[in-house]
Amino acid sequence: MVLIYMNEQSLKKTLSKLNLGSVRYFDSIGSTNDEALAWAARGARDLSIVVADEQTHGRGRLDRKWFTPKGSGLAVSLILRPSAEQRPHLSRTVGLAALSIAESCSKLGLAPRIKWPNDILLNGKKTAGVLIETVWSGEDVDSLVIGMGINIYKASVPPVELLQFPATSLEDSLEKDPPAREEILFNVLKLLIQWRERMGTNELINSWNELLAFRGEQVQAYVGGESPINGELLGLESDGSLRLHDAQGKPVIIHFGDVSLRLRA
Ligand code: BT5
Repeated sequence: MVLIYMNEQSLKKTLSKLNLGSVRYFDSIGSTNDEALAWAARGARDLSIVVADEQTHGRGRLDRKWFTPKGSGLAVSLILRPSAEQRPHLSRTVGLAALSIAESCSKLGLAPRIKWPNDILLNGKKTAGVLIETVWSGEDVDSLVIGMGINIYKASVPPVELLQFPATSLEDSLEKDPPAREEILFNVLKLLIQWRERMGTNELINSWNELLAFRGEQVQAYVGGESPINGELLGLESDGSLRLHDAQGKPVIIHFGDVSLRLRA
C-alpha cells in the first residue's frame, strides 16, 4: 500500500503558482468544509482554501460520512466570493467543480464521467464527490464553500459495507502511480479558476453535458425519500438541472437537492 505524506511547505509552494487567497493546511481535521465555512463567515478572501491529509468527520450531502484516511486522498474546501457577474449562475457551481475534477482526470489519460449532480466516476465507480455549502448574509449569498473529496490511492476507497455505490481511486484506474496529490490539486484548481471565468457560458454547460454519465440511458432518480422517477437521461438545462424523458416521452426536470441517480436494471 502506498502512503505518501503531504508536505505543507511543498504544497503551499505548488499552490503559490495559482492566484489563490490564503491556504490552510491540516495533517488531520474534522471536516475541511466546517473549517472553510467558519473561515468564510469571518471574512476569508476569495479563493482561500483548506486542505487536509486526513478527515475524522468528513461529510457528504445530508451529513453522510465521507471517508478520508490519512495519506491517501484529497480533501479540499475552496471558498468562493461570487462577483456580480457570477451571481446569476451560482446553480452551476457543482458542475464547475465536477467538471474541473473530471477534466483533471482526463489529463491523466482516464475517461471520467460525471454522475449528476456531484459524483465523478471512473470505470463506473465513484472516485470523487462534491459538497457545495453556502454562507448567507441575510437573504444574500455571502460566499460558497466547494468541498471536494478525491480518492487518489487505493487506501482512500472505503470498505464496501460503507457504500451504497461502488467506489474506486485514481491509483486503481491508472496503470502507473498517480502524480503527487499536490500536483493533482494544482490541476483541479487551475481548471476551476479558468472555468469560473466562463461560468455563464454555454461552453461550460456543453462540456459538463459531454461528460455526463448515463446520457441516453434509462435511469432512476431518487429524490429525497420519494419513489424514484424513471426516464431516459437527456442532459442538462442551462441552470445545471437535469432533464429526463419519462415513459410517456414527457420532459421531467430534476432540480438540485438530495438526488441519487442509478441506471435502471
Ligand atoms: C458526496 O456526498 O459525495 C460529497 C463528498 C464531499 C467530500 C468533501 S472532502 C472535503 C470536504 N470536507 C467535507 O467534510 N466534505 C467535503 P454524497 O453524494 O452524499 O455521498 C456520500 C456517500 O459516498 C457516503 O454515504 C458513502 O456511501 C460514499 N463515500 C464515502 N466516502 C467515500 C469515498 N472516499 N469514496 C467513495 N465513496 C464514498
